[in-house]
Amino acid sequence: MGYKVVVVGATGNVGREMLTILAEREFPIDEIAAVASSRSHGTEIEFGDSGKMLKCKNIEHFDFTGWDIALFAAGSGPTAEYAPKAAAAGCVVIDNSSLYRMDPDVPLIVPEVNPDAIDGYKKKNIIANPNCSTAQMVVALKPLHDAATIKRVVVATYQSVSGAGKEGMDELFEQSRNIFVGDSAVAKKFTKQIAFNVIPHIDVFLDDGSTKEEWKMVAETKKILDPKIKLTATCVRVPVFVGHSEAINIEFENEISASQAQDILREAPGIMLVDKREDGGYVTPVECVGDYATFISRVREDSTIENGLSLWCVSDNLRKGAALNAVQIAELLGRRHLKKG
Ligand code: 11C
Repeated sequence: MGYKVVVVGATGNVGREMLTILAEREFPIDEIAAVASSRSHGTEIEFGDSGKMLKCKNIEHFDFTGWDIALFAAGSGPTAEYAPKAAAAGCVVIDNSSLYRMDPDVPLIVPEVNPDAIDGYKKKNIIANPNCSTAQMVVALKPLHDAATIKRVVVATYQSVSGAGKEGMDELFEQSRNIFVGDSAVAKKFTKQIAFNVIPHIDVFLDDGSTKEEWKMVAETKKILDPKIKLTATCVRVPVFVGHSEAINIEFENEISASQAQDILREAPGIMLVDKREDGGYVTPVECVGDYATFISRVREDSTIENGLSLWCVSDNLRKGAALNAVQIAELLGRRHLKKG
């Protein structure tokens, strides 16, 4: 016997990827429903490449009673309205929005990092999925933290436009085309031209001059990995369609060499070390698209601090940063608690 699974927000970038990954990983499913806003009611979506077409149901009329798991990729507004209804109906919500991440009664899970925290899900019947830039970073930090105890992290991100949804991808495409044919590049989704440019601004500004995206990296890392870790982030949007990259500098409590770190990362779950120290011996975002791994390259000692390392981290933000992590949480929930399939 398998699970009855709902994907909410099924027509968006992440919702579509959730359906693809559920099919790809052969998640034990008895019944699958694609649910979206009334605008998408009736839209047909393929379940993976199975040929099975799912007709989108309207969230306003969907009854979650009898469904086991709902993967939400609907944004904070609809999630605030419908996730509590799903949870109250006995359907466990795995939510990709930022709404519940810092709720002390909601576990925030990256299965390679803090699987045991999932046991607290019953308080609200909701489990939160982290921000994409946090997810790949904590996968990289966890094995190094276990080995040498991280004191402080300085990270700069290079985030693809798909993090801003389909509208972000369309804007990069249209601006690039318009510039090639001599037209003007109009910025709608982003605050400045994104084609052939970079923008040091993701999400809203906070009072201290940082952005909410930067704050999320700090707060979520503390909740998932260790509240004692100090972290400062600069989050930057770059003209890449899919794949977030991060330059990470780490200061440790204890000594750790670059070659020890490489050995640890080579064996760590969810990580693919590609670190040849030669032309092309590292991974770039276009190479990570469609993959499950968090890729680590350019591991090297930072001689300007005691016990310091720098590294480069790349992952598919729609997969490990969102849909894959959500499906991995569903798998963990199934193994530990629901025990069907
Ligand atoms: C971006 N990281 O690249 C964001 C997208 O809190 O889940 C995901 C926002 C979130 O724009």
